[in-house]
Amino acid sequence: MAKPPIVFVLNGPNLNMLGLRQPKVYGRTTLADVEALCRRRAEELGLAVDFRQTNHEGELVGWIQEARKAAAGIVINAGAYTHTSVAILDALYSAEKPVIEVHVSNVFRRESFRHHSYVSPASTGVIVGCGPLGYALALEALADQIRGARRKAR
Ligand code: DHK
Repeated sequence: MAKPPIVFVLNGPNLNMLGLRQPKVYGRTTLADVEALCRRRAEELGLAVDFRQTNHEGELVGWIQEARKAAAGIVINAGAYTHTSVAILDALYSAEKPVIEVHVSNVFRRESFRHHSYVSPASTGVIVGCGPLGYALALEALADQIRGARRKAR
């Protein structure tokens, strides 16, 4: 049987604090719970997940660059870098992969500086405000887009 496509699930700064930080905004689910959820859903969808978190912008850029060769698609929650990082936008453009942007909270109900995303222009889909479930929804969308891209390539 063919190997399942690898998808990178990339998490930016402070997402290691999920479950502890501002529970009214982000809930009580930890990043380890999110990873377990992603692994379960990915298996059902026939995907393999490479799940990572970093507090460093350059490391995130490096992982996105790595995805160009190593991954069929990317799920990304860039945390606060979403609202500040042209470097992440440029890396996502150069990855040339389907990208689903995820935010646990509904950023549009929050401070206005969270309403702008540098990740969105390079994303094929965006899931916002669905809590940790957003990651599972993102994987479902990504699986569909990867299948579509493979069909086109045939
Ligand atoms: C996570 C963060 O760390 C914030 O900086 C973003 C995002 C929102 C989230 O909802 O997952 O503004």
